[in-house]
Amino acid sequence: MKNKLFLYGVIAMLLVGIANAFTVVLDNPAASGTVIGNYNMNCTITGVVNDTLVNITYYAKSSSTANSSYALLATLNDFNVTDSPTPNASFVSTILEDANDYIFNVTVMNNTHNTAGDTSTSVVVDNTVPVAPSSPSPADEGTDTDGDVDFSVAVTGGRTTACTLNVEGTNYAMTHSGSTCTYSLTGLRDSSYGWYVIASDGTNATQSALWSVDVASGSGSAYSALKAIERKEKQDTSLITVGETVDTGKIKEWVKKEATKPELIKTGIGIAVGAGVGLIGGPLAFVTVPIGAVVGGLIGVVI
Ligand SMILES: [Ca+2]
Repeated sequence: MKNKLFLYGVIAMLLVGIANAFTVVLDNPAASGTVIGNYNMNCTITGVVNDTLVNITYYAKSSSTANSSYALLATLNDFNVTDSPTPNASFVSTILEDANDYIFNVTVMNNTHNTAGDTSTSVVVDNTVPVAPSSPSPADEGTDTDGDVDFSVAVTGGRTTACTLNVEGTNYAMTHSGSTCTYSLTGLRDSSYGWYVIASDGTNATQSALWSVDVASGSGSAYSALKAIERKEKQDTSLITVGETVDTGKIKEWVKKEATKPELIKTGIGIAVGAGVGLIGGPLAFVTVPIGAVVGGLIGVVI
């Protein structure tokens, strides 16, 4: 008898379980959908038999925003699925930071506290555009004395999910934390480098002003002038790029040859500076040639 009672009990529990088994599909937003403005979310609930009253809660989270945990968007309490099978719930998208990797979740609980849920991934929230990065460090036209440059800018954290540093045409993915983006380059040769930062929110990108930093560590202080002379030999007018090396053998030959000419002796500094500035043209050129460095570099090479 005891066994029979136990069996009935198990069957009864299973029946309750079956009766309470229901599923939910999140319809809006769908995966990779875009959420803008006053947005209407909804889902489809099926299999609710005895429990027509359910609670429906919508959430969203993005791992690339400042708040990466689920934010509550809307709740429908004691919703009658039988009377109104499509539960709509609206929210204003500006409560979320822009990003393109949102996970939207709907969780449904019936009146016996069984739950079911569904998620949509890669949802885009697009309210605004990022504010242009500002407060450059090193300061614009600043000088670095060891060849290791820590780049840093201020961004509006609530409107930025990523930053890209561009130094003389080469891009680097910066570290974004709160309202700051940072990146460090080491071992830069002496030269002047143009740089800017692009702030992104996953849907829009905003570029900063153009800044420059002079690297003058002293170890290769004639780098700009020597590079320009080398370019002249090659008839090469492209920009100096980060990490490029100088063919010092050719430079020595050129200086020895040219240094015998009277016009160079008269206006050696002028020619070298002219070569340095003249060959490095274009909108991104920030190369400047310190006169002292040119003289030191030429003397050093000749000797
Ligand atoms: Ca946006």
